[in-house]
Amino acid sequence: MNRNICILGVPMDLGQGRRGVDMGPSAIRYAQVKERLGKLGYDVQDLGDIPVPSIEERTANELNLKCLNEVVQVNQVLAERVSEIVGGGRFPLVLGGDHSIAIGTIAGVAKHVQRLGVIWYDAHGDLNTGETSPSGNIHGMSLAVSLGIGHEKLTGIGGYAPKIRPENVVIIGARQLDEGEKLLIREIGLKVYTMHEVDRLGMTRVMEEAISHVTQGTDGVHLSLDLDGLDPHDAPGVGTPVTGGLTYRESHLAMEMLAEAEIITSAEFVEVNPILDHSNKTAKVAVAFMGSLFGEKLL
Ligand code: HAR
Ligand code: MN
Ligand code: MN
Ligand code: MN
Repeated sequence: MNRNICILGVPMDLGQGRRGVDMGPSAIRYAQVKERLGKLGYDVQDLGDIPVPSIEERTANELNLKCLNEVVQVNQVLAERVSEIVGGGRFPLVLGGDHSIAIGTIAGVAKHVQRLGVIWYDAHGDLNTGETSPSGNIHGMSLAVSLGIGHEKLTGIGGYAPKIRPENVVIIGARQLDEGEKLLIREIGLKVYTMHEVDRLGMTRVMEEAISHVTQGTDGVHLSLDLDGLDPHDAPGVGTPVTGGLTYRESHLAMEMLAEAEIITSAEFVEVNPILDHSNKTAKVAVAFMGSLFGEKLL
């Protein structure tokens, strides 16, 4: 694992409809992410937050893509900042903010690798486009956009497209997929471990298969962890909770297996919403997972 980490906060709340997710980066810092990773011997730099316009400043909607111009603008800046971090030889650890920020993070990382593998840990597929989205929320489109599918203002962020290929992606924890997303998954042959597969195979086997899948032919792997992948019992502070999710224990094991495999080269933790949380529980869970991902051992 890269011993030098750069933390970058993105207080983005324009990719979805609920207030509070812009406080995610503060809540994660308050849960002592820097101290936790510092204890493991990493050199951790916190670069602060990138600016996000407030919801009150937004321009008109177009084409079922809410706050399109603002989401594009923030992700463009994010892509540049992440690209600088990776170019400087450091590990980017991005704190959200809603999941629309994966567009910028992945755009910044993928610039530096031939082929990027992606682990998308989420209750949702985030594979909608303006045409298929039931909500118009861009956080439900960010994986499609990274695959080069969607409005060109979004797919063109970072100046190139696509950022990733379907054969290098795996989704884990899915349990709420829209009809258009299901069609797209079949069409492009995306590997998805829904909760059915997690129940059936167990997390150990799911992670073994997922690790082998995303490392085949790739030269870097990004972890995009949406806290709503977890069951709302373990991570209540998220905007779109879905019952029947991954447990704290399963997720903890998943992070430990990723640490052991030493494959992750960038990561983001998104959708922490402190307003909907109890005593900062969800941010604490996120920081515990970061500890495990970066090699923390129980003994
Ligand atoms: N699929 C739904 C939509 O597109 C819900 C997406 C929801 N949320 C997220 N992303 N948190 O993972 O609106
Ligand atoms: Mn805001
Ligand atoms: Mn998501
Ligand atoms: Mn989600």
